[in-house]
Amino acid sequence: MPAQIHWFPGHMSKALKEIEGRIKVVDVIIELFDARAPFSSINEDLEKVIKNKKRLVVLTKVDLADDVQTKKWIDKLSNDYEKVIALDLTKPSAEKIISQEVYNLGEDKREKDKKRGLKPQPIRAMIIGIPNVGKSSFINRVAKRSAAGVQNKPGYTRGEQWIKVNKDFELLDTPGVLPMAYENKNKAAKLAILGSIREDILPKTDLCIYLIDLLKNKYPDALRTRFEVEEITDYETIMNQICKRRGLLKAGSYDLERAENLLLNEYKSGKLGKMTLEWVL
Ligand SMILES: Nc1nc2c(ncn2[C@@H]2O[C@H](COP(=O)(O)OP(=O)(O)OP(=O)(O)O)[C@@H](O)[C@H]2O)c(=O)[nH]1
Ligand SMILES: [Mg+2]
Repeated sequence: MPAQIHWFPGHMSKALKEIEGRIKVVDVIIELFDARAPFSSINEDLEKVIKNKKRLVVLTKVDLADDVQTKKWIDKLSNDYEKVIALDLTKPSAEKIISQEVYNLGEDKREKDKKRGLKPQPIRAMIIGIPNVGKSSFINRVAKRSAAGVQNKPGYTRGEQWIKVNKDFELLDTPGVLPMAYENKNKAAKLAILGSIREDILPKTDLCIYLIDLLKNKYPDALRTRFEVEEITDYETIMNQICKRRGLLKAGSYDLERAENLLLNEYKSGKLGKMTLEWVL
């Protein structure tokens, strides 16, 4: 196993430089974290670039995260960030909340413009975050149209794009950016399980070992109800039981590869239940 997991496609270093260059011309930052692993969603490279710019933090994909943990994460992150909200961006109701929050973010700017005797200018907000966290979906929600491309794969947005929402807002979509390398293999595994890093960065078995461990410790009922696993013991025994229950066989033995794909897909799609990978202690 390599000491460091390298993951840094060329377009990400370009994107980071572009984000840095734009900081001066945007009024506020909206930073998205995946509610299932907020801590691993924080990219220190982005944090350095943003510095003290006014910022809204949004925990996305709350429909897939554990509600109790999401609440705890909002409380915890509220110690470090001025405003933290949590959203399911697939729901149209997110639009009203976002519009209100973006409007609130522009308060200082509007006051400043007023004092200077200027006509209020649109608030320019830059949306940043790791790949696949929902940046383009967020923009489409406020814009009420498919203005930004959305795909369920990391690194879909390749270049910056300004989207004019109305006379009050202009939003800048940016490509997802990750740290250059991961010294912590668990962090890379979590991001791969969420779909923010290409799954093939680590062997699928490593991802599944991590996921089964989480299920065993935090959500054992999901293994029982979804896969009818009776013996919650070691990794192999659990995976074999999944193969047996789902009829995943190859040449007379259990087809572990299919079971791994099944497990990862069921987690990602929420079929296993609402589960958070990183717990607030
Ligand atoms: N269940 C759920 N899915 C979401 C949510 N937000 C976004 N998605 C899905 O996540 C996937 C990625 O969304 P995008 O908006 O393309 O993410 P992005 O951050 O722009 O990704 P990059 O451009 O790759 O950096 C899409 O399949 C979205 O439909 C959410 O709140 N809940
Ligand atoms: Mg995008």
